[in-house]
Parts: sequence; C-alpha cells; structure tokens
Amino acid sequence: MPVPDENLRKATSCFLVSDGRVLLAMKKRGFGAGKWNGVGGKQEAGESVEDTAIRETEEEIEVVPTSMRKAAVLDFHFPDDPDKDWDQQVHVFMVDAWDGTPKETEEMSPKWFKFDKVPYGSMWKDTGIWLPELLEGKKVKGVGIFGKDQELASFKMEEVARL
Ligand code: 6OG
Repeated sequence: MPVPDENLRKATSCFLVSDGRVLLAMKKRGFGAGKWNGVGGKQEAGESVEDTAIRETEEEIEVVPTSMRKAAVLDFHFPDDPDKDWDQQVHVFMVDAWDGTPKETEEMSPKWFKFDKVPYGSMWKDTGIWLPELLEGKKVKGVGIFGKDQELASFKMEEVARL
C-alpha cells in the first residue's frame, strides 16, 4: 500500500470537468513541457494546497476554481536524477465550478477533451493509470518511481475513501 512521504515538496494539478469532458493543458515550458497535463505547480510558503491549486489555475489559464474536490495524492520520485529537484507530491483536484473562461497563457495552452478521447500517449505515463479512476469519481493514493530518461519504472496505487 503506497504511503505518502510528507517530506516531499508539494505541488498541485487541477482538472476542470464538465459534461463528460475534461480540460487538459499543454505545458509550454519547464518541467513536463510538450505534455498534456492538469493545471498546477509548486506550493509556495504559507499556502495550503487548496490555495496553491487556485493560484496556479488563475495564473496558468485565467480561471478561478469555485468548487473543487481533492481526488488524489501522488508521490513521484526520480532516484536516477537526485540533483534535479523533480521529486514531488502532487495533490490532484477535480474542479466542478469556476469563474472565467480558460485562456492560453505563456505557460499553458488549455483544451477540452471528451473522457474517452484523453491523449494518454502524450502525457506523463502515470496519468493513464490514475486519471481514468478519477474521471469515474474515485479517490486514490499513488507512488510512482521514474527511471532513466524519465520513463515510469513502477506505479502503485490504491483507492481510498478520503484524502
Ligand atoms: P511546475 O514544476 O512546472 O509544475 N506533475 C506531474 N503530473 C503528472 N501527471 N505526472 C507526474 O509525474 C508529475 N510530476 C509533476 C505537478 C509541475 C506540474 O506537473 C505536475 C504540477 O502541476 C512525474 O511548477
């Protein structure tokens, strides 16, 4: 059973959902550039993860979440790249209501996808394991280990009643 490591630095990832569609964003620069993902980033000092989720969503797609549910806590480790600061604990939120309309910014380009058309082949490999569960309304905890060339070496996940 995956045990979250509370010493990892925290980050967030938000998925807007509406009417059988999920909003993904193409990361234009930095870690994960060229991949579709949720919208989010690193927690700053003094913030709760909920604060981070709202701030990052506003910064990256100009939308302010007004109703969201925490749906996953995922630890990612890159033991082959210890100097890169890629290890992180990602708190994932499903966003059911928001103010504003998603817009492209310098960091991300957003796009809606039907649940059965999510481009898992153009995302971090772990995402194809846990995002389908979240789109079904489940909550999960997971731990992923990445190896050489940022390939997913292992991913353990379990469904939980609450996070
Ligand atoms: P910045 O460092 O650019 O935020 N993130 C991951 N998402 C998935 N699906 N898989 C991973 O496995 C991830 N590692 C990090 C968290 C990075 C953004 O990418 C997410 C943040 O939303 C390695 O500020």
